[in-house]
Amino acid sequence: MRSTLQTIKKISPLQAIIFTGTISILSIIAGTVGFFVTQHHVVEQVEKKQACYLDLVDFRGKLIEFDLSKDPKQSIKANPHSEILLSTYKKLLDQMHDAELQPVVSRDTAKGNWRVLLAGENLDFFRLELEKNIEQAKIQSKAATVRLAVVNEFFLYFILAVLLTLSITAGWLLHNNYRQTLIPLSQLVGQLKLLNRNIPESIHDTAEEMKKELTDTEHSSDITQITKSIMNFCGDIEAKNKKLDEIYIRDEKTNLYNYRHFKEHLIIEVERAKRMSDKVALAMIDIDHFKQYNDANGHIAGDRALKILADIIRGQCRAYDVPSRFGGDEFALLFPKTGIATAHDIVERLRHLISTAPFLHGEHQSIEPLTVSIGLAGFPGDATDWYNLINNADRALYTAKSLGRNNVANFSPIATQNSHQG
Ligand code: GH3
Ligand code: MG
Repeated sequence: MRSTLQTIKKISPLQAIIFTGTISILSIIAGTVGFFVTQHHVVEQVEKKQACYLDLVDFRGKLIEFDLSKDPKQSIKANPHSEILLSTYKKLLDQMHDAELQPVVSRDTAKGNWRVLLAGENLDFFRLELEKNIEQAKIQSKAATVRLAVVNEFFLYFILAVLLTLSITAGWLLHNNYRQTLIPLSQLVGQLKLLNRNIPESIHDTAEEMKKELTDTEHSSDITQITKSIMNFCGDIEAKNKKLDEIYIRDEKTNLYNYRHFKEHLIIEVERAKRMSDKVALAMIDIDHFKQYNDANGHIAGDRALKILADIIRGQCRAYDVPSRFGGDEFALLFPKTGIATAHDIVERLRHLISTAPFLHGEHQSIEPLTVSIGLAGFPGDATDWYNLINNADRALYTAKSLGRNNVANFSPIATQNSHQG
């Protein structure tokens, strides 16, 4: 029972209408054919019975005529009319059988003693027999006529019943279609309009909410399909958006953050530090003599070195630091909520790690081992805004270079601090 209901629910309104329409048309065709066959048979019976009745009445007239013309001196046998009369009666009995009437017959009639029938007092019995048969033909003929009317009436009711069933089914389907398709569809359209007007943080979560909302209301299988498609579509968009977000903020070669993302965060962090009276440190890292490295090993090896260097930088960062590729062979490392001393320790460790990295002394070894120079500046100590902070970290980098490279230099407006000589 439940599985039948589930199957019915799975049928789309269009399928249901086609199914009901086909059943109704087939019923009407079958009913009409049945009606015409039955009607033809009943009409035939009515005609036969009426013909029988009329013929019997006609025969009664002939019998009266015969009675009047009877010559008492002449024997029945000699009367020429008696032969005709008897043979007509025989035919009438056959006709009654053919019209499905059960003729009342006397013993002599049954035995075929025809000549005795019209003789003497037998004639009265014969008249009685005839009257009974006329009466029977009359009653049966009337009954057949009534049957014909019943058949006609029945057919009319049948057609009305089919049309009523069809109307009720169509009404029910329309109502269901409205409740299970149109209402959820308009809800879905409303949600999609909202989604379109205000793209949410997570399209997937919004789609999940839509699905939950729809689950609470009864809906057709079409709506389930549409919802599933929208869910899949939203899932795809979400995945692609995530990918796009990553592409938008990542540097392709090193997979570090790109300049766009770095600048965005630098501005945010400097503003936050201003508001909260906090600190921010920025390190600018530049590869020493990278041009020579490229010339000696080729640009592909240079790219590989950039990638390895980026991995080492990322490895030294904390979760909230922002390691970025500034451009070319230059990297920027943003340390939110960090003072210059802590940042110095981190980049010093980084500088040392890079200078001793195994790859750089491996088969693609450059003319000199690959090292980096690092300039460091802090907010609010060394700069008044984000732009100033980059400039001053860059100036510190210049100092580190001028001190012979493979160095970390803190920004100083007067003198450059040399923290390490490599
Ligand atoms: P130094 O910084 O120590 O003064 O010397 P340098 O040779 O590194 O000089 P500079 O920073 O001016 O040169 C940057 C070089 O970095 C030039 C270019 O060949 C190389 N470079 C920049 N971007 C890429 C890159 O994406 N891939 C590769 N392989 N090399 C790059
Ligand atoms: Mg360089």
